[in-house]
Amino acid sequence: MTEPNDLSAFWMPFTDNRGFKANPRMFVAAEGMHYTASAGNKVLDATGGLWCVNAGHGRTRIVEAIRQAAGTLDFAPTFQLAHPLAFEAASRLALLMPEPLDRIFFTNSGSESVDTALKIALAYQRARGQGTRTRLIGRERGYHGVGFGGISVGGILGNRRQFGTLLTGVDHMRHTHDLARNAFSRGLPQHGAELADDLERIVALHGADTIAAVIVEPVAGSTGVLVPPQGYLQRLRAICDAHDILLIFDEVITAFGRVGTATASERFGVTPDIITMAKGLTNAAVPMGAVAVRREVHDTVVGSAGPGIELFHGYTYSGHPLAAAAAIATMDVYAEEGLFQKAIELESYWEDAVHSMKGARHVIDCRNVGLIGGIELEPRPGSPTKRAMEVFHRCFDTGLLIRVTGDIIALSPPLILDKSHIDAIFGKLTEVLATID
Ligand code: PXG
Ligand code: PLP
Repeated sequence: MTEPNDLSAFWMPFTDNRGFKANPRMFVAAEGMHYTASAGNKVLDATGGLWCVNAGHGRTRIVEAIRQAAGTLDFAPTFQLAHPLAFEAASRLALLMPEPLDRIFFTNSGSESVDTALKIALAYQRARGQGTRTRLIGRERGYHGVGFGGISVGGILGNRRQFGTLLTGVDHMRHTHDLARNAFSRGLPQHGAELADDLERIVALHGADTIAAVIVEPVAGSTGVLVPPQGYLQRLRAICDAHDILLIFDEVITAFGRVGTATASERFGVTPDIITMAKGLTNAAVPMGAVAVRREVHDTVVGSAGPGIELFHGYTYSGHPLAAAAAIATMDVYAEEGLFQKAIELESYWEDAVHSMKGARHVIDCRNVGLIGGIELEPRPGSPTKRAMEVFHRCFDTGLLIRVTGDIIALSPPLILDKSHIDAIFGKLTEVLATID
């Protein structure tokens, strides 16, 4: 029998359901840099929710925009019809993208953005008479959401092995993590640009004329903060160009100021053909994702189609009025408060704070870029991930929200934070680490 306050009906995502339900931890409110837990205590948010609340919690401007949209036009289809907010949101977003990625497809999540980008890549190759290009190349340790496309190009074992054979025609480049050479790098690690050449191995194996696209996270987030080696992304771009392969940057985490610019593409000076986004697009207040596409890719798909629908793809909620309103208001907040610039200004203080963890108990690496921090712990012998999970729980109990993945602590605070919040985050973390075996 299910009761209203029973915890059993909600099958929680990416959760140890049995562990959680035996010892639930819940939030009931949020404002600015803090959550309020159900016991009434405040919890400092060092993860921006799940890498998504870039402008901080409970932003009045965003809340009001959503409220107004809901009261004016609750829903309108965008299949063969539309409403003005969707166009305005797309135009505004295009302005933030590197040129010439100014055609925008809306989705509801990062996972949907990834599937959309992969499908656009395949449709583009076919539209330009390169229909043999059907392979999709990802990278070990990549996270691209949980759709079948995303887990196929993704490179995280746990997210793949329960689900059969996945998409065919997918291959993976090597990941870039290299503690032996790069431990405790500040910003972009020095070694590893040559790992991009692994794409040449894949080209040599399959033939460039079978490869549609390569997808990577410019900074790998979910797997535990892997910052790209200096020159790596440039080299990947050059190899894609040499073989006429589309390059997709999955910027679900890195877009909207996380690395101090609108996109990681801008920060690193490498322009892909397609960018996937979600999370910070609406400050997570309403689910929304987007795919920014190079104009020529869009024009080829649209221009080569016969009369009628050009791309047989879309979601009921693509460009939903509440999400579009939230996106516009969120971009207003980013611009008016100069939050991307603020992230840049805080970056060196943040970097010093992240690296102050060097020498703390169990710490085997610290890494950073923008307002992202990764702190890797030595796994407890025989029981990997346990140590980090204990740190996570202990932090929560002392009023600090962090994220752990494997034995890595990942930090991505709202961009509105100030130095006192940074001091508080690393002060608490140091204290907690000292108490964990
Ligand atoms: N691509 C990337 C690069 C992501 O980081 C997705 C796609 C999927 O987005 P959706 O909206 O479908 O979840 C993501 C999401 C974590 C964590 O703890 C990371 C994500 C989601 C949840 C938790 O690192 N990234
Ligand atoms: N399943 C069924 C039976 C549907 O009718 C639809 C949409 O009409 C979908 C799935 C897809 O839903 P969405 O467009 O929200 O992704």
